Amino acid sequence: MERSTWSKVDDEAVVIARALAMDSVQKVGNGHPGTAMALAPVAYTLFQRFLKHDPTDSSWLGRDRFVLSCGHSSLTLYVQLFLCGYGLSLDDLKSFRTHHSLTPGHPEYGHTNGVETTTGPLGAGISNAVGMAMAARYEKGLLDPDSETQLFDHNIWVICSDGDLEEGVSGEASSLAGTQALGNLKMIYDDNRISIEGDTHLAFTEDVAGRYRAYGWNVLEVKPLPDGNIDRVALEEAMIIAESTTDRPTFIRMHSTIAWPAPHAQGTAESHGSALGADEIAATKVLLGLDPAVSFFVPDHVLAHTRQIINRGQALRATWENDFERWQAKNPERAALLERLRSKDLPAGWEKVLPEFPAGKDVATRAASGKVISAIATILPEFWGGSADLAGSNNTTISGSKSFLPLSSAMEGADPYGRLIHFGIREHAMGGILNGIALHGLTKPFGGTFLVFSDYMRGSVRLAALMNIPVTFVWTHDSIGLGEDGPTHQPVEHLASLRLIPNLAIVRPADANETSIAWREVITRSKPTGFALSRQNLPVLDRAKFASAEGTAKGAYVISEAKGAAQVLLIATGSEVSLAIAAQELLEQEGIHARVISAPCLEWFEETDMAYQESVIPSSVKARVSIEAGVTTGWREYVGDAGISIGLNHFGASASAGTLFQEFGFTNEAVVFAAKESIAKAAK
Ligand SMILES: Cc1ncc(C[n+]2csc(CCOP(=O)(O)OP(=O)(O)O)c2C)c(N)n1
Repeated sequence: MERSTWSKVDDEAVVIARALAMDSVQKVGNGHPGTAMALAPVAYTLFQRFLKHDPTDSSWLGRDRFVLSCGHSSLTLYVQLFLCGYGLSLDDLKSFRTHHSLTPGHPEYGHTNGVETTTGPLGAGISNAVGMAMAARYEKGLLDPDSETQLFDHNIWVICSDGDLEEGVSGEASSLAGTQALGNLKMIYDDNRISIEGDTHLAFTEDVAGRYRAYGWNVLEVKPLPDGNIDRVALEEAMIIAESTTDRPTFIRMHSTIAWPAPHAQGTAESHGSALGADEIAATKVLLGLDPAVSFFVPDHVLAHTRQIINRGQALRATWENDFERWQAKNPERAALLERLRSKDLPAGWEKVLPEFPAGKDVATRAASGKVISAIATILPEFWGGSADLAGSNNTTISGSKSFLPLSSAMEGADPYGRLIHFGIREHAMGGILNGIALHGLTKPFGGTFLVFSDYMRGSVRLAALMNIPVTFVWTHDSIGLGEDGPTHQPVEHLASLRLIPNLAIVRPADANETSIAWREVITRSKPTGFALSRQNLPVLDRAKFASAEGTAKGAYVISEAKGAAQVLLIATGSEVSLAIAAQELLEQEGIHARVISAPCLEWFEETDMAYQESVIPSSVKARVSIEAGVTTGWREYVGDAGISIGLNHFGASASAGTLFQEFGFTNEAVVFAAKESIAKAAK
């Protein structure tokens, strides 16, 4: 962005931004005024003088991204979106934090134009930004690998707070950002030494700048002015250095005073999360040279000035479009790929690459998934991912792929545009980075770890679900079936607890072919999804004998019909489906007709119509048994009052999978027993 001389009107605009932050919180009576007041010059400088953006098109491909990691300071962003002309009005600021407003308490992706990611859980935004910076490089590799243009080079700017940097996820992500030498990532740290309980030194005394230096970032310091205000000129100088630093990420440690220049509130923890009160606001307005009696004051000439960013943005945009057209003409194949990626289309017949697995051989669903991942990768260049140091166990390696690592990396197989991501043992950051990659817009990322460690990344998983973005979590070692590693590694409550997250599909395939179909669904549905895959081999079911694995697409299906009118329904997921099928045979020998239902994804099943659901789980059949090697929570809904749930409502143990399934009651006999008991209960 071309930068004109800073003018008096720019000063006025910053004053107005500080006042709007105070007024918006005061009007609703709650919120976080202090940081938004203090950061007004920072955000203003960024939006008016650094960010490459066009407020009339928030989806412009060439734009820089901005992440407000300290989402509680949402007014820092909303006020700039208003001043720039992203569609937010003064009335929207007046309805801050109220129902249905465009200005919710924390910025929400998909809700407010110009918001690039949902932030609020501290630290998460930083991991998203790292993902965006990685995605920018990967996408460039797809579209302009020889750097013939600068069309796909843009920056990811972040503002973060103390809390962001206290949270472990930011450290995980920033460490990886250093290893990845993400030169397009620029972070401004608002070091105001205040959080909710007071001075951050109550809990946070390390040399943060030193830490970032150790991560391999370019670290700059911006000292405050003597009156406590941010030294905006020094900040701008640092930002210019940040812009020209392209070989590693930049960290600007900027000293500020929360709620500056409020006479009593500045520097206090109270100003972090409480309205300042009418008197303090009036006194602050006097100091700012504003009329204390007027709220939400925005002089026309100030707004006219700040909205000029639209012209500057559109001029930038026009140049970009010109270059883009030239690039399209010169690179028709890449242009066609970009067109497809932008429209979220899939190549016609892409699913033909999906493997079909012959019956007769036992295959772990994680192994099947690995084959499917590599197959999908042959046709979808936008499909990439990796693991948190468990690639071999998670089967997440795309065959023949290179490692996504910077040019400077000395690692074997390193490629700045590689499609295999080594996240390191950083599950939480992996989740946040995957989210950032998806948010960046063109690609479909996946990341793997053991299901039990989904807990470490739950915050990111929840945000993926909340934002409704196409991220796939490949969780393997999905039950006691992992065996000897024991209870620390055996997920028990995880399936149930992940199913509790709204808008997240959890898929636990019964065999290799269900895994293949499930991946097809995941790719076409393009929604947040988690796989739960077996470590142990499972029989590949003979689909000539059993129903087609196509049923997977409906979430649950009759995999093995009863030989007569069903007297009992056996509903199982994953490795327990084969157990149900074995029990069905034993029951049949005793003259009891049982229907086996494979239920790989309850969320997809819930999306089908009532008639289909009734056809799979008829309400007339009350005798039902659910079988899943995890807590039974949630299954009552499917088995009903006469039903019995076979599960594991305690931790596992270190022993072979066979021993554990036997010891913990996952046996043919136990299923048969439960089926009879449920039939008896239903008859009462
Ligand atoms: C993961 C997470 N934990 C706790 C909170 C609640 N919270 C919101 S703001 C805040 C204090 C943040 O202090 P700081 O980051 O220094 O922000 P500032 O006071 O500078 O605005 C806390 C604990 C949160 N938003 N996210």
